[in-house]
Amino acid sequence: MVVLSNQSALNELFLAKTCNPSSMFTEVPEVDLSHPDAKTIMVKACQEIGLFKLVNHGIPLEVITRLENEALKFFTQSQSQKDKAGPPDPFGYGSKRIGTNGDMGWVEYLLLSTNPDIVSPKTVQLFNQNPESLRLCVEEYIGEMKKICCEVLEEMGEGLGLGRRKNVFSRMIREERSDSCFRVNRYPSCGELKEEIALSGRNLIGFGEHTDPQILSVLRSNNTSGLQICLPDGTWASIPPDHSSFFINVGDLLQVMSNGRFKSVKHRVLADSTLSRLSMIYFGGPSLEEKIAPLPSLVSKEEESLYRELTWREYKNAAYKSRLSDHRITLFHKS
Ligand code: GA4
Repeated sequence: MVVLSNQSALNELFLAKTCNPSSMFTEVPEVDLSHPDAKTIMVKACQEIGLFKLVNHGIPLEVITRLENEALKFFTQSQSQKDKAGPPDPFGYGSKRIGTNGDMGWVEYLLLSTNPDIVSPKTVQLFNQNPESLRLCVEEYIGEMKKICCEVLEEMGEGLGLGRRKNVFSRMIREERSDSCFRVNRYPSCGELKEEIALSGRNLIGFGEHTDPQILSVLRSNNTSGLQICLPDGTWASIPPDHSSFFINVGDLLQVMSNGRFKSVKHRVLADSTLSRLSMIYFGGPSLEEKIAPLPSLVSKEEESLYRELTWREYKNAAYKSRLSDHRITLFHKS
């Protein structure tokens, strides 16, 4: 349970403008991985929106439910017990504070590195103080996420016409030193604050607007709504939840490597007034030393390369010094 320290929890830090009730996004592109058109549909979706829904993904429901139940068990512990795995360094348990630069949200979370070499003290504490089943379920789930992330990236590579080089993105995730991470977010319902929120005519921010810095994100949530994306015309649209599918979104590095063809979609999460939302997100990233720049084959003759080269280490260090809503990708822009 997220504890409200005082009335200031209801201040501007948490509140966003009420979104237009008509802005339910009902045309989320759907990709069936087993369909021959999968690559074409995903490329179009990544160019136009930066997000699509993956159905028929083949990931056993038991793997998902097992982890979801373990995560819920973790979150129902007492605040002092959960705090033993925090504050995040950046990995571990966090509540309300996101990153280290003043971002706040109506959320509690676990943030974990998927690289066994990055042994964070907070992660060690988390796994030592909770039943072994949590660690096993996390490992099992992350294994599935890595596979599906690579499969999707290879389809994208084919769809982009990379031919023999279609593995150019997926090999970065398969790499032993891939710096991917995994987060489980629990957004408590904001029911207890309902009256005040209704009076303010605004919504409670669970996770503020941002783009994901990595290559590709694979999100699964329970059936509680909350996820919104910013459409190309600048309006916010709610994505109807679907607990049996995954939502895939383009990260900043993929926007750069595709020379801006694919859009790293700006998104946020609003708290629900009655239900709590649980989401699990795998962020597929390259090794820290990987050099990221537009792929020459994706820069057409008439075009220029829009971005300069940076290593993921440089970009990540800069990202961690930024606020959630900062437009980090400008660091890559050619001056
Ligand atoms: C946004 C995407 C992922 O959740 C994340 C976040 C990270 C964090 O929570 O530690 C950041 C945020 C995210 C980008 C800007 C910085 C770093 C919080 C923050 C304010 C794990 C990631 O990789 O970048």
